Amino acid sequence: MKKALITGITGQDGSYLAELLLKKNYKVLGMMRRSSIFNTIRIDHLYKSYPKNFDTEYGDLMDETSIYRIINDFRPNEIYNLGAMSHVGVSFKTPKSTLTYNTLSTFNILETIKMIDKKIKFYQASSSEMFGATPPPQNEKSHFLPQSPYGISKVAAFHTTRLYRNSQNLFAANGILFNHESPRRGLNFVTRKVTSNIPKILKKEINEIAFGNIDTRRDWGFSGDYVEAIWKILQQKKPDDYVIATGENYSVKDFIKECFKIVGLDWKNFVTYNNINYLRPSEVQSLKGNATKAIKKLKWKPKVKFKSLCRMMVEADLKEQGLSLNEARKLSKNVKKN
Ligand code: NAP
Ligand code: G4F
Repeated sequence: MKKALITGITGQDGSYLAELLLKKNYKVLGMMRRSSIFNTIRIDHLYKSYPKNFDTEYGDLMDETSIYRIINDFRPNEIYNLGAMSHVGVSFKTPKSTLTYNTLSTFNILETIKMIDKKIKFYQASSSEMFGATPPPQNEKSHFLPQSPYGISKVAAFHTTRLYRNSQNLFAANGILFNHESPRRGLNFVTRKVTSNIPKILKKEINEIAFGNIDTRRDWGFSGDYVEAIWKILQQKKPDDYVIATGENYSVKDFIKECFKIVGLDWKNFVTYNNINYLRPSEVQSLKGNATKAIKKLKWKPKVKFKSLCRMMVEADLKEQGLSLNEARKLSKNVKKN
């Protein structure tokens, strides 16, 4: 039985990846940090469904003794490093801690692997945000021109992973993942901000949503599809770096428009702008990935595209707030414009 350690287990991707590995009969240990309230909502079902094969352990990516203890005790075959301060906008407000967490964490784990067992395979959650100002389409050969402290931190962690692969002969690989979303996406990322607030508009709890720049374009896929690629990256004969993307991009405005259309509302009546809170000091204008290498070598391809993703997320948030799509469409007839 293979054993996998996942950092960032309480996050969106951690939960989908754990589900995938458990279905493949892995034993999975998730590392999580202590928080003042329980934040295991995305993984609670896994403790119940896989009592023998799934567990979590307290640790912190900044505390290398905790990393050493967990890896030494658990002896995983594979480590998936998904833990990070992952919000680009917030990284402008907390640049030092973002850089510290997102780069030192990778060093801490790779150094530990080097000391304990060089056969442990390592996956680093790299990001399309690293391409920054480089125009699309972006692939593995595109320049990194990061536009945020988050982007800079991920470039450093990317190169750290390559360095340990080349200099220490470790199986250390990067997945350069473009934006991926799901009903489990954090509420302060733009897609989930849209889909979680639409039911509130329908129930007249709020009458508008404020955004920053809605002309930026992103290549949005589904997290459930992307964790398949993550797993495949560690199953290759040789460690390498792969772009994971759908190859299509849409503006934030397109996303808003499509989601409001699903419930029968005109987006223009409910959108306002708050440049102080949501406009970023510098922006990544357009991301569109070329995943030809992954499609060919990993034999991976995304199943969920833009419109299905919008529908999946809207329906999930309606359900979470007690509404069916039919009920939502009826309510939309009585919601007045702003
Ligand atoms: P997420 O939902 O924000 O989850 C991040 C996880 O990291 C959470 O479990 C968080 O724990 C944990 N974490 C943060 N700092 C930590 C620390 N010091 N010690 C231990 N754990 C810590 O992010 P995601 O969307 O699942 O993304 C997973 C990874 O992929 C991240 O590294 C992200 O940067 C990267 N990535 C994401 C995307 C995307 O579009 N989703 C694209 C490219 C790359 P708490 O619950 O305690 O906060
Ligand atoms: O949803 P976002 O916050 O995602 P962003 O910045 O693209 O970052 C995500 O994808 C990266 C991969 O490229 C990951 F590495 C990273 O961890 C994260 O998962 O913002 C998307 C776009 C941006 O251009 C942002 O400026 O939406 C724009 N936006 C406009 N109004 C907003 C808002 N973003 C947020 N979060 N909130 C707004 O009100």
